[in-house]
Amino acid sequence: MTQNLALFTARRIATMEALDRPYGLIENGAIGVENGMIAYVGASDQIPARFATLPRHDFGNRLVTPALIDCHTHLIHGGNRAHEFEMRLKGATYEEVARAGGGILSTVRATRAATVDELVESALPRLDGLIAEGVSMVEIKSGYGLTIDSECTMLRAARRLSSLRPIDIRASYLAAHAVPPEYAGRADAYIDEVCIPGLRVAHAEGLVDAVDGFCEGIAFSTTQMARLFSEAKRLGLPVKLHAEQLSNRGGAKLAASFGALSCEHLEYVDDEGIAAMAAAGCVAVLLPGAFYTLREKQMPPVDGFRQAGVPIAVSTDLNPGSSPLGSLLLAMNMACTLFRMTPEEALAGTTRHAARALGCDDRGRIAAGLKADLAVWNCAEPAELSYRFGVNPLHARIIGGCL
Ligand code: DI6
Ligand code: FE
Repeated sequence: MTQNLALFTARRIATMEALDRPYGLIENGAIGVENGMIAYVGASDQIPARFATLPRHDFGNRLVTPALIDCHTHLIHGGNRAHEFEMRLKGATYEEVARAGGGILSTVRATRAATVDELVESALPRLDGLIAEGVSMVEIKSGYGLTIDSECTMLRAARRLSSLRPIDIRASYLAAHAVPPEYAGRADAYIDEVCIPGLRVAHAEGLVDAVDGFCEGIAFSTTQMARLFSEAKRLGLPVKLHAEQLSNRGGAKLAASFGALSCEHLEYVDDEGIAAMAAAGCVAVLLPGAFYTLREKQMPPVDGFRQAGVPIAVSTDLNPGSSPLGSLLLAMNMACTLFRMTPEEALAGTTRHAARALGCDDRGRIAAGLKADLAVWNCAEPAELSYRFGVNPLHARIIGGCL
């Protein structure tokens, strides 16, 4: 951060704070930044004296929003699964492909064969695609290694990526993603011999920001997840869970009982799960790219989340199988078109609520005291971000106050 003080002005600022007015919108607004943090946001004719004398960066008729946050991705992985896409087009379901040794396990084979350098090299274009859409923070999961060593390799690749690009990366430990072939039929042993000791190893190396799992008939039970989450809590790590994606297994309730930051997918969550999430302050992360790819029919209960006051985040789920979606803007459009979320909810879902899903309350809104991570768009109004698709209206990304 070279600059100490900076001043930005624009026709419209969607602060995503004070949502008693849509988008927390400020017309003819100004943002004063000091040491990478927002020090002033408000009308451009009421700028505090210490900013008023600065040369201003005027973005004219453009729109400023918080920089976007993709809070659920598997963007580090080996290989690709175009072949399974073709199989599914011929009628196979996602679960059938998985049970036949494809699915997650085919990516495991490719990921195990890759070095940190190779994983980084193949992930960079995906990360760059998100950066080009104004993303300032990305969560990346392990979960395609499924041995202690290869889970750590994936997490080291995630740490390396954050040193190669101006973007914040949060790494989640997802060893409990699938049962690897060498543990077929022995999921309990896999949890005890790999997931739990692997978490200790990865945590000791400083590689883990949160602990995730896949609670599903083709993956792990709530009892198995509870054992791993107990160890996460013992280590002081937050938890989150892929829950009720393909069926209701009670994962949301279990995760909420561990104070989870978020539950993800949630197409099949019931009222009990929603109530538990609301009581625990757990964010619902909706992943319309997976819903679309798997041609799901069961909608996540968006109205139920609204009524219970569960914050809704939206993310790409960028992964080689169920959601090969590299565009967070397209995820926002899909959240509106497929899930009937409003454009305002979609933007809150990739800013303030996505920040909360990662346990980062210091960003995701434009308010004094928060990190000055901003996106400047060639848009007149914020609904355009969700309305158009296949176009990228980003003008500039500002990270820590630096253009
Ligand atoms: N649910 C998902 O959508 C991804 N993981 C998970 O637990 C899919 C991962 C994949 O198909 O490779
Ligand atoms: Fe996922």
